[in-house]
Amino acid sequence: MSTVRACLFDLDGVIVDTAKYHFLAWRRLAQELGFEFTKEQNERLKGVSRMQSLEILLEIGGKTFSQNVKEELAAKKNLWYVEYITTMKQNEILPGAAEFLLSVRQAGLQTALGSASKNAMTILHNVGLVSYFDSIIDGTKTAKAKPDPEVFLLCAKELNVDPATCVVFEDAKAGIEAARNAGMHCIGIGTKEDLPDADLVVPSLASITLEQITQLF
Ligand code: B16
Ligand code: MG
Repeated sequence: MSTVRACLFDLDGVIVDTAKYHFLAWRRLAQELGFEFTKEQNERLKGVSRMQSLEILLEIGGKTFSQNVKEELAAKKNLWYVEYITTMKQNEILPGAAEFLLSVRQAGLQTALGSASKNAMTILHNVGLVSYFDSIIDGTKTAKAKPDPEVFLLCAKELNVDPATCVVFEDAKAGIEAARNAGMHCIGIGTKEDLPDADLVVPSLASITLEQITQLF
């Protein structure tokens, strides 16, 4: 029987709440294009890659553009987003995240970040968490978006562990699916209603213990 060797963490929604900054930037773009974009609609963009997020936004606004223009729009949104995240500080780390990362390592397990974001390094630097991870796999290192298992399989590869010994922490449905596709255990951060396919769902990393994780194996 296998045992837990590594914990893999999604970034947005698990370690920090960057969804609010993504929302501000996408809403600014929508307004510039002449339509409204709500917080509820923003839920559809969580865990989704930048270009896929743009496709969803344009579908909401009923707009179509050429590939070139779409790339310009995504780049513009990203400039605004990067501007918003430059002021992020340690106090934006979600409850229990830093403490949990430390306790995982103290127990002799490895940690990795598995995020779709191309801005993950900037965010981790700003909140002071770079050194908490043994491996960091982000949107700059992957070709396929979640629910493809690529990001989590790359984490396991870099940590030199069997995927079956990894536990993924995810807040998005596509991320839970990616963990499943990688043959990993997964813990949902959110509600059972939103994440029915997770092995276990908790509201935040403040409410999970290492014992609960070992019991999954
Ligand atoms: P960027 P995660 C995801 O982060 C966000 O949830 C999603 O809203 C965003 O579109 C995606 O990263 C790409 O981010 O535009 O910074 O490359 O949840 O996978 O950590
Ligand atoms: Mg997420």
